[in-house]
Amino acid sequence: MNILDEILIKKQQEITELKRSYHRRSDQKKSSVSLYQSFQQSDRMSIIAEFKRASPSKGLINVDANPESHTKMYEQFGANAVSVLTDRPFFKGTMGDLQRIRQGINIPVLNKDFILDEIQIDRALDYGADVILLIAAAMKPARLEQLYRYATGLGLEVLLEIHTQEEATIANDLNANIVGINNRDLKTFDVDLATTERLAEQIQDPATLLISESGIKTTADVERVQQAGVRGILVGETMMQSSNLKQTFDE
Ligand code: IGP
Repeated sequence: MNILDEILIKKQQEITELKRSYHRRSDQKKSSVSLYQSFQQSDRMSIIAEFKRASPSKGLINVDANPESHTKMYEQFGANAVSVLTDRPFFKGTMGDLQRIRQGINIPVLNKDFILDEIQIDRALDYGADVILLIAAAMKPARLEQLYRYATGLGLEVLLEIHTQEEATIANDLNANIVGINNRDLKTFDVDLATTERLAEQIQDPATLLISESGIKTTADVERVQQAGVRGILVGETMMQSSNLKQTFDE
């Protein structure tokens, strides 16, 4: 069994428990800046800076980081959005992290989790997310479409994550307006920036906002994916580890 399968099995258990204990509070997202619009309007590369305490591929990254102060720095140094990993078993994140981060900053907040059920979308909305992640590799296309429609119907934006050619076709069929190309294979952890180069050209609608995710560490990496045509990058590890965050952003 690969790691993605392992995560998804554990996630199903969490969902069963959530359905017993959680009741939706909000009906619609309160209006705020759209990630799609702010990224499309910017003339430079936009950055989604991620709050990620740990990961199955890297182990502990910065487990004790303070969510508010760390992401306030992201905002001050020019991040255009913040991603918050809320999976606990594999990434040591919590929905509490998301809630605290939401209260401290004004840029869009992305709930990064393995979303397989509507109830997780309700919860993301209640905790103040503006955007949710949906991973094409995590479910069948028909289910992906249901969750995609459900989230956008509530006023949330969706970052649709793809890693293969077939998944690029799914993104085209859905006409997803924000597509994240994950350079990391979630089944093997292999990271290859060529994934962005390969898949960026498979996305047909020129109005699609393309984001390159994972493994971006240096200025050369940023230039490489920019050449491939993406308008934004999603950076986790480098942002969590950097002892000189200001410099990382200035570069
Ligand atoms: C960030 P990195 O290599 O900069 O830490 O990667 C982000 O792309 C990564 O955390 C990620 C992820 C995911 C995590 C991309 N897709 C899906 C969990 C689930």
